[in-house]
Amino acid sequence: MENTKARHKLFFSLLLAALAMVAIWGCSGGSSSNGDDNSGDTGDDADAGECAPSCGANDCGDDGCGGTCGECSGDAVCVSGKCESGCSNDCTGKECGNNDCGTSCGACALGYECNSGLCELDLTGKWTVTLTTGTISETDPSDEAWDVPGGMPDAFVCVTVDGQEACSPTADDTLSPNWDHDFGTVAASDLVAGVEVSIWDEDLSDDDVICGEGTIAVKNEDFASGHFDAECEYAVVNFSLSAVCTVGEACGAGKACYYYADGFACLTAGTKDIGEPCGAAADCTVGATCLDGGDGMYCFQVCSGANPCGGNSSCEDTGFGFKVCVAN
Ligand SMILES: [Ca+2]
Ligand SMILES: [Ca+2]
Ligand SMILES: [Ca+2]
Repeated sequence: MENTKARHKLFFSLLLAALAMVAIWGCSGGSSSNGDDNSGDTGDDADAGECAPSCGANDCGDDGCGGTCGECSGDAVCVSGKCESGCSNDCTGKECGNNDCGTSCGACALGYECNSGLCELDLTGKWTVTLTTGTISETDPSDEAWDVPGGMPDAFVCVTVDGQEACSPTADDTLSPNWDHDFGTVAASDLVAGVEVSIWDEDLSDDDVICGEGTIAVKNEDFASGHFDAECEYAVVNFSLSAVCTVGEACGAGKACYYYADGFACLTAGTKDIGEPCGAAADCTVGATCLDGGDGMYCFQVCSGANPCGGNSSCEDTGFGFKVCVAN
């Protein structure tokens, strides 16, 4: 049920985006009658707004209107609208991947990949590292104020990941700095290998060391909780971690990055190609995503400077942090 809700939410938010777009794949269908009816048979026209059950070739499962297309007999289970026996549709013990009927048991959180039905840290996944807050001791190792005469420290933090050093801005005259400084995006493997952190008091001439350089190996529980700390006798500083992906790009085996339920998520990539009808973002193949084109949901090509649109289309912003190719 939660899945259904999430899908509806996505549909509406993407619908809003679509309203601002001028994009149409193909022509609109001929659903509006011009009144030319030669048959003399009035038929049984459904009232506008009434839900029309849609089972197509399905023998079981949801009919799209809250009803069912049929029940399966015996120990058969409904798999994609067909009754199948010999599989259980059971996801017990699995948090991701497919069950033995081939139905998905769920997708892993961003930054994680599915291994044998369990979600594990994806070492190739990208994470944003943000220096949030800290606490600095009132006095330095000589038991005196950090600044003369009696001044509070002006702390900044330097971080080295995979050989690249970067330093935060300075938080002037405070024992409780609040930097909220984004150090950028780093591969999980580099965080696991170790982050070198040093904490300094900025001075006019030589800066004072608050915490000399130490190496922190980011652990599984740090990724799970979304933060880690660095501390020494004179200070503790806090970092937040959040997994990121880029819409349209592959992110792990068989997965791609989609805009999904108001965020970015690495989901099992769909098989529908650009221009094909779709129902949810991840129905589309790597490099595409599902949007309302005005006359229905279609897979649009995700584009960027490095991945331009071809032919008679242009790269247009969806308003959700990514762009898609829109027919001119
Ligand atoms: Ca000082
Ligand atoms: Ca100061
Ligand atoms: Ca200072």
